Amino acid sequence: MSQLYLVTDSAIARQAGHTLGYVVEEACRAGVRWVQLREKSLSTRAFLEMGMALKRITQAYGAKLIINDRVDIALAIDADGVHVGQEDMPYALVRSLIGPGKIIGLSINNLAELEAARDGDIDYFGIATIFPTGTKQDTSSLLGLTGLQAICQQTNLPTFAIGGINTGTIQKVIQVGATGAAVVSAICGHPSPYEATRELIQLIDQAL
Ligand code: TZP
Ligand code: MG
Repeated sequence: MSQLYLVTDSAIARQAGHTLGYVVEEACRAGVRWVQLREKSLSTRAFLEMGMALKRITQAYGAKLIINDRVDIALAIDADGVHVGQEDMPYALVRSLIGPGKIIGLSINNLAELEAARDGDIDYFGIATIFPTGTKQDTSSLLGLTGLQAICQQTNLPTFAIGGINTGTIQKVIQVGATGAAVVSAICGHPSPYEATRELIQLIDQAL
C-alpha cells in the first residue's frame, strides 16, 4: 500500500480549478490509500456532505478516509478514523467515542509531544512541520530533516511527515526514517492531481 497521504484543502483545489471530489478521485485512481478530510472553514452541514461524498470515492478504491478534528462527523459517516492535533480533543477521549476498530492519528511537533503520547492508543503520528509551507499559517517551528529523524528514531508507530513536501523533498523524509509523507498543495494545487500523485508515489517507492 502506498504511504502517500493526501490531506485535503478545498480552497487550494478551487484555486487550481478543481473540486475536492475530483482531486480525491484522481489521487485514489493514481494510488493514494490515505485521505484526510481537513477543512477549517466549512459549515457542519457542508463538512458532513463533503465527508459523505469522499467516503463513496475512498471506499470504491479501498482507501482510508480519516476526518480531521471532527469526531462527530467521523461517527456520522462511519469514517475509518480521526486525526487530532495537540489542541484538539484528547486522543483517549477520541478512542472512547470512536471505538477500538478505528484509526487515530495524532500530530506531534517535537520529542516532548512524542514522549507524552508514548503509551497512548494511537495508530500513527503526523510529524509537523518539516519544511516551510504556505498552506498552514499557524505552523510550529520547523523540524527540518534532523528534527524529523530524531522523532522517527524514537517510535515504532507509523510516521507521516508533513509540511512543504513535494517532488523535490519527498525522498528526503523517507530517507531519514518517516514511514510516509502527507501532502496538501502538492496534490490539491497541482494542475493534474493524478500525475502529481503518480510521481510522488514513485519517488517514495524509489526511496524505500
Ligand atoms: N500541518 C502542518 S503543515 C500542514 C499541516 C496540515 C500543511 C501542509 O501543506 P503542504 O501544502 O503539503 O505544505
Ligand atoms: Mg486539529
